[in-house]
Amino acid sequence: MIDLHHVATPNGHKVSIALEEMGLPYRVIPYNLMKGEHFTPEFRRINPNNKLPAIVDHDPADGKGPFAVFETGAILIYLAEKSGKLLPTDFRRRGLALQWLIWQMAGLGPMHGQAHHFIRYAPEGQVYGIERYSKEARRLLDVLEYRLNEAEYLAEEYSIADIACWPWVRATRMIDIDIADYPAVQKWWLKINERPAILAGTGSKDHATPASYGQKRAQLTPEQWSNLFGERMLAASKGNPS
Ligand SMILES: N[C@@H](CCC(=O)N[C@@H](CS)C(=O)NCC(=O)O)C(=O)O
Repeated sequence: MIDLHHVATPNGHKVSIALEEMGLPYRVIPYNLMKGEHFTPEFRRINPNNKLPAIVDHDPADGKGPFAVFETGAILIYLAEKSGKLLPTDFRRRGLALQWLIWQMAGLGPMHGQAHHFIRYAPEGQVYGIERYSKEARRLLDVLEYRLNEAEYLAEEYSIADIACWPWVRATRMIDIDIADYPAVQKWWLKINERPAILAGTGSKDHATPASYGQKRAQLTPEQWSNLFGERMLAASKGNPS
């Protein structure tokens, strides 16, 4: 059994979709980030970086007791190796899957994440931050568009690289990007959206418009701000969230 320490965000959905695709038994342990529920000593022993998601495998390959994995790229590789699924064995396809997975972890995720921050959470009027990260978000979608014009899937076959990118492409509606501007990406996204693991892993089959995805500009209380971006977040990394 695998414990999935989970939040229903693009990073959380990478892992829930992968677990569904791979047919690995898991139980969900949900967290409310706004309440700072991840700032416990128990969770810090699972993920010293204090972020979600993370997993604990109670039946790891070495048989030496529970094993925790954090960082979604590492989790996806771990699960693919455990299940023998969705990381190609062919030399070139495996190399492609790892490249695109790391591209997502180092580029698409963090840059789109910053665009979300400046558009949805930062105090209004942050023109430079919005422009900088919106441009980079679009540039990365151009890269994805280029790749998906030459290949059906990022590693030629469906893999953990596609799973890593898919939830972040879904979230572009929240940063004022219309995925229809990227036809190859849109085609790829819609095809993956039909997979049963998407519905099972995200809880909703979602072709929705931005309005139905949730409120665009988040209104945080001072306590929620502190947990997500402020003093309590900082104190947690020193092991003292109070
Ligand atoms: N690079 C990390 C990113 C994880 C991450 O930023 N998770 C967010 C939720 S999607 C989080 O835990 N935010 C709460 C916080 O920063 O305190 C990964 O891929 O696992």
